[in-house]
Amino acid sequence: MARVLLLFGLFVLAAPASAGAAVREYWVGAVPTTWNVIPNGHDPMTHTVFPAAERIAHTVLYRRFTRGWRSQFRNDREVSGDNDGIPGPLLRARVGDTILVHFRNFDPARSHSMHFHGVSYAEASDGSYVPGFSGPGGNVRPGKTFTYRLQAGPNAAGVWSYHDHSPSMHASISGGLYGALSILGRREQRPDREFVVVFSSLMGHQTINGRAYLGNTPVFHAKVGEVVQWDVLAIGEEHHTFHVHGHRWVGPEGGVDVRTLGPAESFRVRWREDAPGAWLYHCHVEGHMGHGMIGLYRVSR
Ligand SMILES: [Cu+2]
Repeated sequence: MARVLLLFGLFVLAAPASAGAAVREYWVGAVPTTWNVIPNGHDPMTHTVFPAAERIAHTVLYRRFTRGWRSQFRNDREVSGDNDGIPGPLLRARVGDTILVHFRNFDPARSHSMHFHGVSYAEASDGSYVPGFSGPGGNVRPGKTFTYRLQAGPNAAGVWSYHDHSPSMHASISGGLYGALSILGRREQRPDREFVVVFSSLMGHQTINGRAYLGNTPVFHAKVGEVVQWDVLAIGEEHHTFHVHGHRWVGPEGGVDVRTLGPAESFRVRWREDAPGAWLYHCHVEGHMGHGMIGLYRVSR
């Protein structure tokens, strides 16, 4: 057995590092947009009604475009449910891949950029503005385009955030200019369902994917027997605690049903679904839950 493993190891070492790896290209724009944090205008738990001025933001969001900027398309609703602007497009790859992200700034008012967690890149593709040091990738001016060249290295499997890191980063992130990178292992099976959950805040509400309160936040769907994958991220100023009713999973120290995330932290968890019902998922910081950070997860037989 040891010899077989050794031979296998030699084979892997001898194989070119890029064997089977792909080059994945995405076109992503920063686009001025109107965003409604509470589309139905109310919180059904407390019967609070929110006027338009407390829930509609004029902001800038990442949008995915077809090759060569021909047109915008909506994100895959099967992946994230209510996911059409916050977070930005889910960018997918596998370990070993090269990822080219062509970024264009459609905001006439301010510079923007894209900075990626979890992957490797040369300094020019860092996407961060460093006065006196950084190049155009950290400060993409209105109307300009920049291509970030990223490598999904051996430890890149998982879910990672990306966000604006230009001179406008604080205001831009507060307005929803962030998204997720989803990276599978070289030969890892895709799950049957992939749910992206980003905890953040917008206009004073505590949001999941830019929405607040039940009836507005994403409703995720699965069937008993399916492998579901939750890609959970926190962006912004606060810590959040991810909790799904009726479910638990195994972490390094045993069973888990709440997981804490600080700003820019992320984690991925999978299970095979075995619990039919209409379940809550939410941040368990009570004040966050009360200000909108709560959603519904529906599992059918
Ligand atoms: Cu929270």
